Amino acid sequence: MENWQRVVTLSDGVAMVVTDLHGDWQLYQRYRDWFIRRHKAGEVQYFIITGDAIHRVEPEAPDGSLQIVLDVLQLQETYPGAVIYLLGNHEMVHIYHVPLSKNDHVFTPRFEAALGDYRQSVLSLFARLPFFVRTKAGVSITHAGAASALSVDENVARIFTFDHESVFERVNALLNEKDIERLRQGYANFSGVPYAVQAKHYLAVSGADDPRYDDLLRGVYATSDPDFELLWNTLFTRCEKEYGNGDYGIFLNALLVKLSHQFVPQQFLVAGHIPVRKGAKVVARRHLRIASGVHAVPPASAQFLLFDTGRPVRNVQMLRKGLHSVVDVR
Ligand SMILES: [Mn+2]
Repeated sequence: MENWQRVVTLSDGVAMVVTDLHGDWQLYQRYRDWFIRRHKAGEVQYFIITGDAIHRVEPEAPDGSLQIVLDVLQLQETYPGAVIYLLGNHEMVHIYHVPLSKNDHVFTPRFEAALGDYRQSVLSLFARLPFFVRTKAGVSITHAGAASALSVDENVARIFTFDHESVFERVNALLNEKDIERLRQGYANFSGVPYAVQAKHYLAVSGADDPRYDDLLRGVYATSDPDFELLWNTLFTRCEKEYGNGDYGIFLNALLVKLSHQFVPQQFLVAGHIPVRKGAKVVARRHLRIASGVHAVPPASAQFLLFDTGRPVRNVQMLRKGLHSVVDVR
């Protein structure tokens, strides 16, 4: 395709799809070990992690986020082309130095503090992660779903060829014209906490001479960049909960048409991102939402998906037959 570096087109094989593991190292290992066994036996060819592999949701639980990411890096080296990690909103915010929180829990500082010497390898992994997988089965996979913005051709082209570097070029050009000390002051005044304290807390910078010291400011400018907004909307979409079922069905079909370009028609979209009762649910006829970890309600109902990427999936019932319970993965 026209340089679609954010869309992976899979060859024939059996794919295992897991969603939103959120820093649960024990759970990750169960899925990983199951994949490795089946992979070695020639039964499963792909391990697809749909993003949000990081950030333990429960603040009191041990956070295995870094362990998971380093393990994925290792796995990608051991099994070239077999392990596909898609970008989720929880990974994205680290590329852009944007603190992410829900209710009172701020997710990002724990991971930033843990990065240490691994910062560069982890962030460059995040920056190269694709956003979509498509298959000859007619099944596409992404983190969250079909954002309304992607029903516009020009936006789809920008997302499929997305370049984080160009966002930072624009951000740095803007910052170069500013009085940085005043911006830091403004940032501090907003929350009443000195800039230095916040830079240390949110981004684990060592001090004012750290080249990352102004990354919080870069994050602020990034959030008003149009490409950043488009990516944010793509990875944070709440799907039918945001647009209603009817409109979501329209946006979903539009995205599937785009993903079909010069390829097999894409009929179904698989994603996670949103909590699901009993671990899986069909939305707007063509979207299979899966919760492989903490998003499953109750957690023991978590599911993962197996499907043959080379065999056309004719209806959603056929796709659902590939669902398996976390309980089967030991
Ligand atoms: Mn998510």
